[in-house]
Amino acid sequence: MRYQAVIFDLDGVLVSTDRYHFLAWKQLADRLGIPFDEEVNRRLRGVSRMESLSIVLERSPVCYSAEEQARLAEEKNEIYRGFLSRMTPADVGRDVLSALFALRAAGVKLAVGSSSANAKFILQKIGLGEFFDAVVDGTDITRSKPDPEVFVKARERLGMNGRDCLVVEDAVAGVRAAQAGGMDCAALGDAAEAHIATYDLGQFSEIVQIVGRD
Ligand code: B16
Ligand code: MG
Repeated sequence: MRYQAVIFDLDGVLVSTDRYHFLAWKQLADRLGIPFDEEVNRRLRGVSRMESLSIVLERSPVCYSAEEQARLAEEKNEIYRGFLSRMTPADVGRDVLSALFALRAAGVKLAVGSSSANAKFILQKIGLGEFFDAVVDGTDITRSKPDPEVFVKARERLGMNGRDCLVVEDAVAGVRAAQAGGMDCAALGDAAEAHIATYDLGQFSEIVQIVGRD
């Protein structure tokens, strides 16, 4: 097998919560009268909540204090958690589930490496709370993607070398993080369109073949 372990990003890879991030930031931006669109949203992929807020506020004519910014981030998170609370196991795609089970059956170690402080809540809601061999999330790290911290911690928890791990990402910042951590990366969505990863995936299921190669 080419890889012994796979580290999955969460938002935009295992689940489509990236849509909920967009809707929650949009609701906050609309309330504050700040223009917000898909182009700005693309820059938020993979980066932390507070860094995302700074990007959203770039277009604001008002300067917010650190205290006000913390409140705004909390307001967005409450809107976002409202969407998350309605998630169920049906929110995981069949292609994702069958790839996860195929990898598990082949003895591949599986981890999640997410910038989100809500990652464990999401995994519980979708019925994968106990599934992974390691989960490293926004509560475990001090530097968000493109810093490699989240993936290096996940690799360490699995007890693996970088060359034996494949990271799966949908964000350019996440691909950069995997590369900075000395790991190969398979890219989906936006990240695949940027053509910077080891593999650009058309479909999630391609991961199984890539991992199983000699
Ligand atoms: P939270 P990932 C990231 O998750 C999201 O892509 C990014 O848009 C978000 O700002 C970040 O988590 C923090 O999320 O507000 O829930 O702590 O893609 O690294 O799984
Ligand atoms: Mg992501």
